[in-house]
Amino acid sequence: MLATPLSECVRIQSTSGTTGKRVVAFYTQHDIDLWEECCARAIVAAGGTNEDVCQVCYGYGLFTGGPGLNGGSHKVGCLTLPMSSGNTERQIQFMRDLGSTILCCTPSYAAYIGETLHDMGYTTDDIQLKAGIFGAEPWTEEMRRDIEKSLGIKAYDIYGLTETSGPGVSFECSEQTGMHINEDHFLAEIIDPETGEVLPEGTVGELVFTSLTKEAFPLLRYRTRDLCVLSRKKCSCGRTHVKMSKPMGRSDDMLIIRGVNVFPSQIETVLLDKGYTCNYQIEVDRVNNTDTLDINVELTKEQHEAGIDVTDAEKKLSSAIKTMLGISPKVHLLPPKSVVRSEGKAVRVIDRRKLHD
Ligand code: DLL
Repeated sequence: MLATPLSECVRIQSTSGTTGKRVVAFYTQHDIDLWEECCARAIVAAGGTNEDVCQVCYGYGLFTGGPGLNGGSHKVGCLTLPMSSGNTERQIQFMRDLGSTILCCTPSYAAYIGETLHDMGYTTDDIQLKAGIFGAEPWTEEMRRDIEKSLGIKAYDIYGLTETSGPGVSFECSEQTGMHINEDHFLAEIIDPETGEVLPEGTVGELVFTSLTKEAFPLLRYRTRDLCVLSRKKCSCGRTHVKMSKPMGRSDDMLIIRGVNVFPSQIETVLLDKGYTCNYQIEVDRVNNTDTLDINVELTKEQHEAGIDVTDAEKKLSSAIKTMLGISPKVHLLPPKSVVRSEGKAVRVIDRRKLHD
């Protein structure tokens, strides 16, 4: 699949391959330069300058998150902290000691870092963070507000995939209403995932990219599986590149439960709206030929300490989710810290039906 001789390639990156076949992407030096340039634009759009201290807690190694934002941070001239993910208390120590002002990681890890900061007895006054650049997984507006509050920052979205280089294909500006696509490097189209037909601006469909400048691993109308909308509405930040909405989910992580299309993000919206946290897990199974939907949700520390009526709260939450989805889940409210935290991409769904098939 290479478009240049192997001797001109200087790097590979790769997906984890947990949900499908591993994708290995190849880069020439030119490819790396333009990828880092795209990531640098994201950092600048979040207010980054050479005065900033940029703490990169995306995974390093084969995953594109760490290397991409690391390179972008260098290009902007920030002091770069190549932390990778994990060892959360140490992350906070570095953040405090070195006065990090920009945090780059997955939104689920950002939420965990915020939780740990408060567990360690600190407040947002004890850190100097001002912005976060979070992506690599879907996250809702409600989750954005929670992270912004817990870390005292403005949280910006960043999007990309290994096949397109990695993060930085698109990024949010100060307006926070969609991500500007780096159109000088990537041509975007929205298609109907069933028919392949190109859809007009403003219609939800599958995002397709053609790379314009990549050398080793170019893409021609590559189907991302991500569902979103494009908009050319004038942006107050002055950038003229087209904006994509937050991906509403992947066409292949939409669950069909009892015949109803369910996106995990819909469930997350209800949970956060009702005052729960983003620590939840969705379990789907099939019992006697009927799909079951169980949602494990953590109580907040305050709810737990107040000793709320759990059975009643479960009923209320289940009914709010039913209103959103049209099907009834079984909700299980659990004590704080019961749901395993994520340092990278969060695993929100366990679909046991696939294991049986
Ligand atoms: O996740 C690249 C990346 C790293 C993006 C760091 C942003 C920050 P992959 O592992 O190949 O690459 O996964 C790509 O992740 O097709 C989307 O489904 C999802 N994704 C990436 N960014 C976002 C986002 C990296 N901001 C797949 N919102 C993509 C929602 C996202 N989903």
